[in-house]
Amino acid sequence: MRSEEGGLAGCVVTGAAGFVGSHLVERLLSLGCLVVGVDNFFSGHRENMDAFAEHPAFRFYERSISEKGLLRELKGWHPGLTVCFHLAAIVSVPYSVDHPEETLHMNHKCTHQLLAEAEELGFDGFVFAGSAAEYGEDERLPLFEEYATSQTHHLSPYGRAKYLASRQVGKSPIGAALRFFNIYGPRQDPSSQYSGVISRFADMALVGKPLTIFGDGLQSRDFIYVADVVEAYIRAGGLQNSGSGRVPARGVYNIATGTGTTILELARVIQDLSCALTGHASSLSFQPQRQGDIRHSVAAPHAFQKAVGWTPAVSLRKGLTLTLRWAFDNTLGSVCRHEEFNLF
Ligand code: UD2
Repeated sequence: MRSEEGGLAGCVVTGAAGFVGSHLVERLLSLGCLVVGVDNFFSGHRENMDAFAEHPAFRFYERSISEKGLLRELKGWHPGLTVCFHLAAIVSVPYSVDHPEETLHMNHKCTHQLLAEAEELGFDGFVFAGSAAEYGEDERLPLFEEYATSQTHHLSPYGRAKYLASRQVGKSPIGAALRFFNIYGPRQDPSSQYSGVISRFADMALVGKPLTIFGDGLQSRDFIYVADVVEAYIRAGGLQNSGSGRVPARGVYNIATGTGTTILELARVIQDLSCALTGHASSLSFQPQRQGDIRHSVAAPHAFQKAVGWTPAVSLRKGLTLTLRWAFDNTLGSVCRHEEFNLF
């Protein structure tokens, strides 16, 4: 992909070592972009960058988004930078409850600071990672973008900070805020009890442990595969067309499939797929409902589809198959060693 000056289109990715960030970097490099990755490893992992750390079009800086002037410095070193994908954030909802000030600072104030710098520096795209948490517990389903307002009762400082940042980005002449629903796929970290349900179920199913269902399992989520998320980023950055046809998106958009799946349905599919891979069936274990758990979360995904022609391409079954295969090939060995499982 060539910019108007004839050089490679340049993109900054904050949170480059995270689950989604690392997939986005890979895709941008495959399009021929120059990619400058930033991460302070607060929640990202160095090994997520193994696949491209040595790529000639990739530069990495171990820096924090809280550093004033960061984007100016990067632009000074890499004048071809024109798009900023801002993914770095405090991503844990429980952490945000324990650290509200820090969360507001990192997820809202630092986004504001980066956006202001991007505008001053003449960037033509600033794409922000928003969240379904911006809707709080809204019972009107599916959730349309305009449902999140300053009156919304956010259930966590994480949700509030993401809402404030998205609102600001959505009003910027260069901004697009993408509200992601439940993202899953290879490289998602299953190690905490607050990790995404799919990464946890995959991890447990492959070692034959029971899948823990919090509550009755009839709560539902709108699951979106990471490759579809990456494609949404590419469209939002206007990078799907080469050369001068680039038109980055503007505004606030849901990124989701529009289909809800209950946790029980999800568990059953994962049981099946994992059994096909390992030959062992795993059981279900029902645990008390999580405090503050939202009952249903399903998005109206059409605004972004209309704006940029994006539609999710990976079905849940296909995405789960890819995720389990990856977990089987990449993480199972270490899980087995740590937990002294010997199934095979
Ligand atoms: C997601 C986001 C969170 C925030 C929130 C906004 C992830 C990982 N988290 O939280 O960052 O944006 O949405 O609403 O995307 N569950 C089980 N068993 C498990 C783990 C989870 O039953 O082992 C249930 C859990 O109680 C919940 C559902 O699965 O009902 C989804 O849980 P989650 O942690 O994957 O995501 P969610 O929607 O709570």
